[in-house]
Amino acid sequence: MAEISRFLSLVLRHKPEVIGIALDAQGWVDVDVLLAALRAHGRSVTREELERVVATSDKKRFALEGDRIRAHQGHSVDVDLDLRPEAPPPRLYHGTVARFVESIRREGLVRGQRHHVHLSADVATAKSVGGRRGAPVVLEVDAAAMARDGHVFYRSANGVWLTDHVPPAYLSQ
Ligand code: HQG
Repeated sequence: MAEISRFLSLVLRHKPEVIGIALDAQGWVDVDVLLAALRAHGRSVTREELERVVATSDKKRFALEGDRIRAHQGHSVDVDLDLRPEAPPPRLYHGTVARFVESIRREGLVRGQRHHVHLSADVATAKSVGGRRGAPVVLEVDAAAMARDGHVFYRSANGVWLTDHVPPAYLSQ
């Protein structure tokens, strides 16, 4: 299941072309089209398996609505998720690793390949995000001050907080 989930993340966020599909402007693809393309590329998945992956995804990464599916967030391809600005909680957290900290202190948090900087509502989630790359370092973001200063925040359907850039002044370790 984890393997299917990882491959779905790849095609629904980053490289739909590896199985010859295209996402629509909002990131959706027809489930039958997806399943046929997976089958054609030697990665057969049944509708039931797909439903199980979506239901059990630890981070609720995917939305399966009727005949279509998309990733909730995390894209590098150009999609419009129609996110609504939302007032953030006063503190948010970002999990990273020590080797990035100096550069983050200089430039703040930048979005890199993705559409937004990803922030977590709690320390435990931030720790696990940072832990993907090594011993996690958790940075605290003064989201209250950012919002006051006009920075816009969005919350994806799976609870990830998103913003364009976190300048260094709002970060502490
Ligand atoms: C770092 C996963 C140097 C940043 C997670 C991170 C999340 C900088 C890396 C979601 C920097 C980007 C996103 C700067 C940021 N200098 N390094 N100025 N600013 N960085 O993967 O936040 O499992 O694009 O700290 O759970 O790690 O895919 O972002 O280490 O929700 O569903 O640059 O991806 O979800 O890496 O993770 P990423 P992220 P999934």
